[in-house]
Amino acid sequence: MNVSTLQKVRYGYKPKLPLTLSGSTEGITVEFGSPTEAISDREEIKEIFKNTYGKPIASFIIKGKNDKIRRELKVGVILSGGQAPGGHNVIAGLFDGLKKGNPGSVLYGFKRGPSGLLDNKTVILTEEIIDNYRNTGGFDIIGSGRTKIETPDQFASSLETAKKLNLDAVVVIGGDDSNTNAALLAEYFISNGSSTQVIGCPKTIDGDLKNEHIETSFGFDTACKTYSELIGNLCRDTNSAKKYWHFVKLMGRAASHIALECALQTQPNICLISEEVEAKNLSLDKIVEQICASIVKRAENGDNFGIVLIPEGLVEFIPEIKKLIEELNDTMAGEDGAFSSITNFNDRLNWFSGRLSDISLGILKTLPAEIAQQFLMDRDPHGNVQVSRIETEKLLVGMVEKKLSILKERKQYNGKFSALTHFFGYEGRCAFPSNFDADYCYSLGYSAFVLIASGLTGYLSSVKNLTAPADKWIAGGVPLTMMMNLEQRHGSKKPVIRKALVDLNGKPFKTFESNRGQWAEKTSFLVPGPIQYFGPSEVCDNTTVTLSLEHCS
Ligand code: FBP
Repeated sequence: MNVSTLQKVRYGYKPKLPLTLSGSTEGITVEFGSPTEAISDREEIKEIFKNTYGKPIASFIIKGKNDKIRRELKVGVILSGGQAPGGHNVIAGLFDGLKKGNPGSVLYGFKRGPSGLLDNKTVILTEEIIDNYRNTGGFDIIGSGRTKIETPDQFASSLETAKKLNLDAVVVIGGDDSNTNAALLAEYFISNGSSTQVIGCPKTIDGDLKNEHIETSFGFDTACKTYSELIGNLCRDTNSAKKYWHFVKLMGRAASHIALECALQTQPNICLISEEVEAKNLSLDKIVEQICASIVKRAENGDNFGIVLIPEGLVEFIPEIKKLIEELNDTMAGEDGAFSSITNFNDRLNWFSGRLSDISLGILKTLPAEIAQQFLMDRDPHGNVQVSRIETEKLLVGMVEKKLSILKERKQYNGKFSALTHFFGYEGRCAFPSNFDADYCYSLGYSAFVLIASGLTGYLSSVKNLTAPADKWIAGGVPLTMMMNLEQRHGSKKPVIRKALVDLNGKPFKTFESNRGQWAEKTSFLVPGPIQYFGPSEVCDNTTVTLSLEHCS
């Protein structure tokens, strides 16, 4: 493998660990809290997770001597779903923990996501392999995938692999959907007499796998800093030439955490927040009106330039489009997949008449053809619309142009509007992890090892108190079932880990809300610059604004 100078130097970075994990492994003991409950639909979830429901929260403390931790273990690890900076360090932390516990322990990497478990495609992770990936971005050490383990055959194949490899545990590094899968797998293994444990690790740049016990998912920090660097550069570019409006769509699937964090880091003129759009029932026209209001106001001041941030999932939160997507999802999934056999776009549109409501069909037909086609693309294996492939930024620019020409005719606008569109998503998912993500991920992996060695299953590895220095972080595990509720999926109610959307009463949104009026009119851009890996702690070890606002008193 070719290695850049930065990569070579980053190999030598020693991730910081919480105090409880940094000493001898034998001294780590698990302390349990009270039994837990699911967020809602408790009886139904208890019925599904007969063996794993209601477990207590686990925290690690240094006390006595834990003989269990020296067991020789066989563990398999899966990288599941979209890439997120730090995944390699989760594996490195897990590996180092296992080897420290017992040098004879073995770590298998399942290749290309959950399908590696189904098909028993593995690689034994050696010290040499791990050393080549320490503190690097990407998931290329073993590859990732989005296969969902859902059919009885798939569960049976997973069990077969676990038996063949004689696995003590499987670690699933994934987001809400993948960890829902991890919970189901943990339950399945127990109810089929297997002692293979299942532990999850909270991954996703989207930042939506969080709750009282999981302060943030890994990758969010690095991805937001990477996008904010790029947005900051655009801010400075547009403030120099003063001739473009940049419309930037940001990844994040459903939740707008990334857009909000980038807004807090860069102070753009406009940042749309999907959760607010839904709460205020804002139509697409209303959103366009709001953008135009800022453009008109700035033009009056002679500023025909600006920055608009758009969360990737926006379309799913605009009431009329949300309804359209729901109807499309149900219709496309029904009739035994008849829809997928139609390839011509016009035939596809015709097929929908009589199947969609008149309103939804009307909207679909009025969308620009290339955007309408994007709404009809295949859903991902979890049934989600692939919002990263819908060019909302282009849709909005087109609508803004139309609206501005009407305003011009009415003599209500006299500026120049020249727009450029961008989509920042894949650019940030494999960046070199920030020091925060490098440390956090390594700690999550190490903590997963302690959970396994302590015999726990159906837990998500957790590291808390993240705004404090790393030695004060608190490591442990959270039962997966306590994050669950029932949600409608593919036409029926399924247990799933609840996605954390932007809290409109939370400090990050409130901070944004109290400043955005000024940002919309006056050029207030901030240019955060690139992630710093070496230098003073205040620039190298800082967390996201979101995390510090949410957790600092
Ligand atoms: P995860 O939820 O699996 O972490 O994926 C997040 C994400 O990056 C979303 O932000 C984005 O919508 C999606 O993945 C894109 O998926 P893909 O990589 O399959 O194109």
